[in-house]
Amino acid sequence: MFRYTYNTLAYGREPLAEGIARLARYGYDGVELVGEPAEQDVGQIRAALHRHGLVASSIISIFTPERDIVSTDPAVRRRAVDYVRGNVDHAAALGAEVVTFTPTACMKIVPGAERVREWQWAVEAAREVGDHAGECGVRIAVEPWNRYETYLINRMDQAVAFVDEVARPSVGVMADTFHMAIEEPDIAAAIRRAGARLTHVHLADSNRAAPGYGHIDFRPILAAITDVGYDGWISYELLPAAGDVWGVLSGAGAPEFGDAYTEAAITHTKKIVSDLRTVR
Ligand code: LER
Ligand code: MN
Repeated sequence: MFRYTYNTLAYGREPLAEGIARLARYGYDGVELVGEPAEQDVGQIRAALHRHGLVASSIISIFTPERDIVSTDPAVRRRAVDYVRGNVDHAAALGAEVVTFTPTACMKIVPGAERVREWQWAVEAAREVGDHAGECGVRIAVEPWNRYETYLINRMDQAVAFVDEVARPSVGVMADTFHMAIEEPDIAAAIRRAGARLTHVHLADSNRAAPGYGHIDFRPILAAITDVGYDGWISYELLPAAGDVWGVLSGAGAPEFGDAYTEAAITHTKKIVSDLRTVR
């Protein structure tokens, strides 16, 4: 049985408590939060979750030029590691199970140093945050991003090689179907190769709309997620179809990502999961 969660990033500037109430209305089990601990009040979030019978599932780490795991500036690398450690502490305080990790700033598509050097910085960083996460009972999910958002880990096979080198039980890989639709020849096959390393899942359609509103066939993907024995969260990370996603979200927002996509996403997945159970 999957548990379902939704990334509140798509809700823009709406107060978190309203997003949590919406997720409860549409049958979700959890909420996925954006990793900005300084802007989030643990007590208020816990109270809203309690009120609606939800839990915190996961926290996504947002990497910027000021917190880049493979920056050539050691102070920036340190800030990035401390940022993820802070997300792990925030996750532990909220009872969330997973924190995401990607070893470059978002939208940085050109390396700043030799690849082997950046890879080593990333491995060392993942070991440090992995050790801290292990002590806190949290898991780190290494997320490949598509070529327009990063250059270091774009595909599942690279993420698998990375976490195998990191070699920490608290560090696994994650699958985001939006990125995978761009980079993987076969999304389901890539998930099968990740196997037991699969630690977190972001579902979004090919255009980052709710599943069912683009051209990804989610049936083989959900079959693969089931077959590898994954029992974690299915999270919807849906974002507006715009080059300046952050600008849209902090401005007028994207109304369809509220009620319409929140309902459509979980309904679409639950139908496929139920159909798969019937035919098997
Ligand atoms: C984060 O989960 C992600 O997938 C990135 O594309 C966000 O920029
Ligand atoms: Mn994602």
